[in-house]
Amino acid sequence: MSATQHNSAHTVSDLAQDASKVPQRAAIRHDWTREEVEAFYDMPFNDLLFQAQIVHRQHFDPNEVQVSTLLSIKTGACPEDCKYCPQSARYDTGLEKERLLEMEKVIQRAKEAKQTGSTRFCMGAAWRNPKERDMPYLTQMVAEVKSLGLETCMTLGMLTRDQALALKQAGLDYYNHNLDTSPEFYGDIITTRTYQDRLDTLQHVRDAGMNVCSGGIVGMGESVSDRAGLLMQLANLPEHPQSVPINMLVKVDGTPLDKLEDMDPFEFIRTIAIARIMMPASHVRLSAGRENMSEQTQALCFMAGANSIFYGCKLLTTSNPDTHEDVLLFKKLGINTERTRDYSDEAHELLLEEALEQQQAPDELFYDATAGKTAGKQAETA
Ligand code: SAM
Ligand code: DTB
Ligand code: SF4
Repeated sequence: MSATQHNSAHTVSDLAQDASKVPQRAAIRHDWTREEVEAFYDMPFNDLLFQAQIVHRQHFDPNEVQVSTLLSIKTGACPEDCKYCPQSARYDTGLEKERLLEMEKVIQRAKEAKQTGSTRFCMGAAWRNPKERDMPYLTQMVAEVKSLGLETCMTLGMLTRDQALALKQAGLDYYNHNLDTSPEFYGDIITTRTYQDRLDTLQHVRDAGMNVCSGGIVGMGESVSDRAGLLMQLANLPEHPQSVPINMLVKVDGTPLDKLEDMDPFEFIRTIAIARIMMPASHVRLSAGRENMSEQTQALCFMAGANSIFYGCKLLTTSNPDTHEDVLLFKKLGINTERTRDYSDEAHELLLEEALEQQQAPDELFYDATAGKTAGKQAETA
C-alpha cells in the first residue's frame, strides 16, 4: 500500500469517527413542527443523508442491523376496512383465511426464526382487537416463545389497559400498533377505527411498561405533508416508539390501493432518514416493501439510518426477500446482525454458503413462498 493510500484510509476512518463527534448529540425532541419536518423533505438529498448518518452514528453501531421474523398467527377475514390490507374481509384478495394457529406450529416457526439469526419473533393477528377468551392462549404463546431466548412482539389490533398489562406480565417485550399515516389522510384509508383509538392503544402499551413499535406506510397516495404529519405524530408522542417500522405499501390485487402509482424510492429513503433524525435513539425498521426494492435502494436506506428488517420469505401474507438474499446483501455491505445469546454462527455460515451456491446457478433462483410470483427479485420501478 502506498503512503498516499494509507493516509487516505486513515483520514477516512478518522473522518467517520469525527463525524460522530462534530455536532453535539442533539436532545431528544418531542416538539417537532410540520414546517420543520416538511423542510427536511426539501433538503438536498446528500445533505439529508449526511445529517441522518451523523445522528445514526451518535446512537448506534452503523454496521449493525436488528432482525425480526414475522408470523401470521391468525390470517384473513378481518372486520376492519384498512384500504391497504389484503386481510380485510371487505376486499376480494383471494387470501385463504386461517384460524388461530396451534401452539406447536408457532413454536416450530419461532425456533426456525432463531436458527436463521432473528432476535425477535413478531406474531400478528388479523383482528380489530383480541377477544377476552383468547387472552390465556396468547399469554401462553408469549411465555413459550420467550422461553426460547427470543424477544417477543405481537400485533393484535387495539388493546385495553388490562390486556396490555396481561401481555406484559406474560413477558411480551414489544407491541406493534401503527399510526399508519397522518391524522389528516387517515380517514381516506381507514374508517372503522379512529386515530385516537390508535393513540389510546399506544398509551396502554406504554403504561404497561412494554416497548412500543409504531410506524406507518408510505406510498398510499399521501402527500409529502402527510408523510411529515405521520413522522411528527410519532416523534411527538410522550416517548419515542422504541421501534419505528416504515413500510412501503405492498400493493395487493383486490385492495382499493392496488392500482396506485409506485412511489419514488428516493422519497422512501428520505422518509427513513427523517425518521432517524427525529427519533435518534429508536430502531427504524425498513419494513414491508423490500421485495420491490433494489439492493442499492436498501443500502441507501441503511445509510439513511434504517437498522432493522424482517428476515424470512414471508411478511404476514405477502412475500419478502429470501434470507439467503439478505445474508448476501449484508455480506456485500459489511453489515452484522444482532445475535441471540446462543445463536449458532454455523447456521449463518451455512446460509451464506447456500446463497453463494445459488448465485452460481441463477436459473434456480430463490424459493418464493407466494406461489405464482416470479421467484427472482422483481425489477424496481422507480
Ligand atoms: N390487525 C392488526 C392491526 O391492524 O393493528 C395487526 C396486523 S396489521 C396487518 C399490522 C400492520 O401491517 C398495519 O398496521 C399496516 O401498517 C401493515 N400493513 C398491512 N398491510 C400492508 C401492506 N399491504 N403494505 C404495507 N404495510 C401493510
Ligand atoms: C409492520 O409495520 N409491518 C409488518 C408488521 N408491522 C406487522 C406487517 C407488514 C404486512 C405487509 C402485508 C402482509 O404481508 O400481509
Ligand atoms: Fe385488519 Fe389489521 Fe389488516 Fe386493518 S391492518 S384490515 S386491522 S389485519
